[in-house]
Amino acid sequence: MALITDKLPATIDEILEAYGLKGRMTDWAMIHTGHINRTYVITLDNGEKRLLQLINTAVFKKPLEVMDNAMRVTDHIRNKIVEAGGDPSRETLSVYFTTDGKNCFTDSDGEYWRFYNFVDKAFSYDSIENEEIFFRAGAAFGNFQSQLADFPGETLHETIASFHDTYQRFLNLKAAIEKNAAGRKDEVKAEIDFVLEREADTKVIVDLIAKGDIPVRVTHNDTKLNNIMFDSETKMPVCIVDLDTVMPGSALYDFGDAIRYGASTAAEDEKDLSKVSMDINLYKTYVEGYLSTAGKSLTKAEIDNLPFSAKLLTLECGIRFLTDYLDGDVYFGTAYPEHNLDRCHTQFKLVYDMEQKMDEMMRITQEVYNSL
Ligand code: GN1
Ligand code: MG
Repeated sequence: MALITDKLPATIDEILEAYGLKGRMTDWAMIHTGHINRTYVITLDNGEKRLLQLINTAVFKKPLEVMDNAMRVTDHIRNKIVEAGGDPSRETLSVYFTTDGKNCFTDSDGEYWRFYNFVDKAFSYDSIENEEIFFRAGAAFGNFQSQLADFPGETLHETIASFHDTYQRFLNLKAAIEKNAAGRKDEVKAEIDFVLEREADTKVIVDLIAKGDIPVRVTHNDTKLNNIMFDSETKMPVCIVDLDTVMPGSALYDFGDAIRYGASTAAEDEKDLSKVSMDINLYKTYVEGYLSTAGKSLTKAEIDNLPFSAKLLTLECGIRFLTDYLDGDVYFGTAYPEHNLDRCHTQFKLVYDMEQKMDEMMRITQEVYNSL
């Protein structure tokens, strides 16, 4: 049974009724991996499980647009899976409809709920168990990118404006410092200086895109390791999840964010910074995995900027945690008052470590690319 501290939504009966599932729920549990949406696994009387999710409308201001993207992206991927002879019931998320044909349900509190299929006999990793797993993760995100290579990106809604515009994130931080909403500004002088010293970095990729030197592609934009479901038996990637930020973007965002999270030797909120560094072997493994599926389609400018993107996306994430700390923890879910600050510290430690290792990261990336 579910944990005592976890709670079903007050409107669960309305939700189940809207989906024609009234009286059919026999068990439920909460999943706590994401920082944004609230997620439940609902078990039905025939043993079937489904994923129920509350869309966080403070983050996703237009939930209907999020659902419209989700529908079209999953339809597209489903066709690719069928063409490749795969099993679409496990290899992609699919949206369930309400009995009146809607792709989500608005309850009497005005909250938006959706049901996805639950990928059974699968699990996600919060950290890397061995290098082979990270190779597979890289290949899976590279494959996801190829599945979407012919998707008409201009038809997708921008679910979060300027999501990976790092310079905009930098400006947001400056605004948060100015506002000092939670009165925490004076505590974080060193962290603020760390970012100010790197202002020029924040413009590099946005400028390359603006000049047309780097192509805009349809990208996932949230390539944390735990957004891949692996098969419980074979430990092979089955399905990419968390599609709310699939939007036009850069392959560099997906590569960089995957390294940020997966190549770290410690958890995103580790307090002991001596444990936090970027594992160069994991970096190499991910490059090998990612380029094994995406390498041929990337341009030279993209390849050249892969190592820098790892540092940039890590800096960006640290900036976002710091901004949220200054704002009073209004965006990311937090478990204790300094949670965002602890997360910011791990990100900045990783940035610093990557700066020391940048030459080696460049050498490795070129070597792997040349051997394709
Ligand atoms: C959020 O919810 P989750 O954990 O998949 C965030 C990502 C951050 C990540 C940091 C919509 O993702 O951008 O990189 O936390 N998602 C959104 O752990 O802001
Ligand atoms: Mg996410």
